[in-house]
Amino acid sequence: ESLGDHRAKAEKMFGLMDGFLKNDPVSLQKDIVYHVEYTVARSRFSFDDFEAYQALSHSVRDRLIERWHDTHQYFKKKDPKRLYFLSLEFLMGCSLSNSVINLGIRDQYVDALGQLGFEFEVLAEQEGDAALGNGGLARLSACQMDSLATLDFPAWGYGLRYQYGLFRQIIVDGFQHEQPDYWLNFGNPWEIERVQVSYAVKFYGTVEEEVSNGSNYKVWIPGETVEAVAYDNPIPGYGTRNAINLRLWAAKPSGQYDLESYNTGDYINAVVNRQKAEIISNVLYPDDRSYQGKELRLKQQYFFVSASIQDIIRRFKDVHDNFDEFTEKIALQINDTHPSLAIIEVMRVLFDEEHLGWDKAWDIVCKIFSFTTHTVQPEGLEKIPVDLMGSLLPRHLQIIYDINYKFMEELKKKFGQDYSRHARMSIVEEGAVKSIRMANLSIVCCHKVNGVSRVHFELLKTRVFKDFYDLWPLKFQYKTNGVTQRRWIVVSNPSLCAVISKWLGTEAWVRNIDLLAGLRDYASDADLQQEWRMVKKINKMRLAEYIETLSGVKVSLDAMFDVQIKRIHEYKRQLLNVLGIIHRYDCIKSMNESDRRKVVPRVCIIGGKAAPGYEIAKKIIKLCHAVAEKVNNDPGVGDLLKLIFIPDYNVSVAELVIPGSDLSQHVSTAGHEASGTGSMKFLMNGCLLLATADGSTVEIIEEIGADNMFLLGARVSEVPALRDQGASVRVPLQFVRVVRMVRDGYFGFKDYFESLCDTVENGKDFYLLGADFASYLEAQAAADLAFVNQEKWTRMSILSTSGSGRFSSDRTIEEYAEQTWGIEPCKCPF
Ligand code: F58
Repeated sequence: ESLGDHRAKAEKMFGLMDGFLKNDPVSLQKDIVYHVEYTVARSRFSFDDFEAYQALSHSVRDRLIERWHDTHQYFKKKDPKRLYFLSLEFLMGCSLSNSVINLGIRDQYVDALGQLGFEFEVLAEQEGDAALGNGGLARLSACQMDSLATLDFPAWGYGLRYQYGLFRQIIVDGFQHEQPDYWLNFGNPWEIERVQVSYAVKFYGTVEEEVSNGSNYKVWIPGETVEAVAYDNPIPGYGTRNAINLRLWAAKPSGQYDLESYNTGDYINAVVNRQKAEIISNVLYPDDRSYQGKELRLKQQYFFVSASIQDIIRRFKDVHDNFDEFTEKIALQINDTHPSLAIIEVMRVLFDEEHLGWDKAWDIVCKIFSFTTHTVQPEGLEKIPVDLMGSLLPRHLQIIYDINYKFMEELKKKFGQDYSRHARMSIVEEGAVKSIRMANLSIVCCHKVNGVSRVHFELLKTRVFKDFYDLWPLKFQYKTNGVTQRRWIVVSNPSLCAVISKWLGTEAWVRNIDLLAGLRDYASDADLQQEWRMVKKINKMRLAEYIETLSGVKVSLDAMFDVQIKRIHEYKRQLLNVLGIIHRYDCIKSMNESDRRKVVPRVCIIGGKAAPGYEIAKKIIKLCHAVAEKVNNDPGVGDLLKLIFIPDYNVSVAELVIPGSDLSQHVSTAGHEASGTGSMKFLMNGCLLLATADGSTVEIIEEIGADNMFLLGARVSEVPALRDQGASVRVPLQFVRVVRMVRDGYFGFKDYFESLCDTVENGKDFYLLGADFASYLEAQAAADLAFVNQEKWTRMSILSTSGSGRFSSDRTIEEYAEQTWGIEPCKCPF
């Protein structure tokens, strides 16, 4: 059947080209009411906001499903090279607003609901975040899915459907406590359960030899089987009919019954044991720093990898009867090393099960896999103890050893007897705990290794993976991260969106971000400036209301809203920010009346979660609260300074806070932030940056110019020398003074804060807070000065937005498509 026939048939069946759901307000209303009555099963004469939200989401979901079906039909017909994006984490946030915007039917829904007596925004607030990830890496995956769909790439995302997402942070007496995020409690309208799409995933057991057709083969006899069930999440593109799929796997007891235990008569125990299978996809690991080599974590990785690879090979085999075209049809991207077992799994399937022979299988593997690393810290590199790997995945361990053996042979040929080099590069690390280095494995097997910013790339080449770069310089590339302007401007900042479209005379920038540069011409235009400030004011009002509801603190809209929101880490230096606030407080306290009148009022906002086991990060959160308590209640300070800690930072909170910020801080010690993506969201929203020259900030400087932001601190190249100076590094007196205030118990909790103070004094200041403090204060003073001149400030703000084009994930994805994956758009024509 040709495409034309298919379309003719569809038109005849439904009398429509657009599919059969109509989007006029009356049809939408009927639809919503239908879902109230039959899906939510509430009376159409009586339902509350949450039930209305559920019905509304189901009505949107129907429209998503239509496009998603059409897209996949079309992909199937065209059989283009597909990209499979494997990630253990996706931070999707909320779906409703984003979906109606990408589907282009928001206004229609607003009308339809208005006539029913509901407000779209109020219903949208009923939704909870899907938080299946920790931080930057996970949100990046979500932004990239949006771009893949929008740019019509034939892509699939694969991940894990955790029952519990990232913990909820609650604050009790200023201390962080973690609560489970049982996000599926009230159902999830954005997923489609596919009970019929399921695969058996095996663990443990032994490896045996088998002879077949005169050759010896290894056969893995597994000891445990768990079922992986697919849950599909449609991802709509903007301005296109394409909607791609994010397939998340949930663990269920295997359909293959363990007859043995049933026959022993212990029926109850046998059933209870079966339920243990579900543990695998129960909970997301909340540590965003290091790996602990836990069995459950490895199980999660292999579970998701095995199901995804089975699914991918099944789809390929549906239309191909040999593997000749495998490398022309499939690109597999692994998001950091967490899914890197996929490489070994493909090798195992092709070699052990498909009997392609080692060389052929290896050739295929090396052509299809590419990987991106998101870290610069050595402790961020994943290592798996050999014993653990050998017990859970015995055959995989053998294959890893075989790959490593051949790799070591290659090294010997190339570098002779340079044993220390061999030891550094080996996939297997000898040591107290013999381990598999997942990054080395990934570099050896992938055709491309990508960094996430230029600075990161330089560090990979010269430090982290230097030996590998010397061996294979062409394997290494970088793609500077980007974020999607659909979520980070259109969804989260509708007022700014309207102003931009008005001044550019088009909405085309939503798909083509380069057009934002057109705003540069009007950066000094008084009318645009006035509208720009009005937008900021509206957003600051929303944020101020939120702050008041949370904390009871009333903040002044005339103050500069100075924001730092991200995971709490020593290297991200929230402590530098808090010490700066203490300094500001200290100064205000000692001022006379005439000096006080010159102070630019500030609302300092900090938000972020600490990994549950990260003691120092938790102390930083407590310090924020202790300082806030003192400052916010000091009548002598009033509106000149407020400190607000926003609890439970997540994607939705970011959508509210970013548009309402004047200034945002990205002050990691240079050389530690691989890229950073929060800064890009602030930039798009016209917030000025106060930042170190780290990660992608270096590229932001190139786009908007150093004089449109507030730069501070040592550069990447200066950091090693400063560290070498240890205790003799120059530290300003103000720094000594503010740390002393904390130590002496000025904010209470004297003993508790002692170990926190120890991390920045006595030659132990690894992240160089003391060394950068003077420069930090200067940058803050420059920000104050600029804020007084509102014309100047607004101009800088407009130039920030207009210079943010390079930081769209659309650009990043185009680069990956061309330079790494070799895929082309495949646009659904109807
Ligand atoms: C982040 N990494 C980088 N890892 O820190 C950040 O600079 C970068 O912008 C971002 O990736 C996107 O490239 C990150 O978020 C994690 O959260 C891992 C989760 C699993 C455990 C180890 C950390």
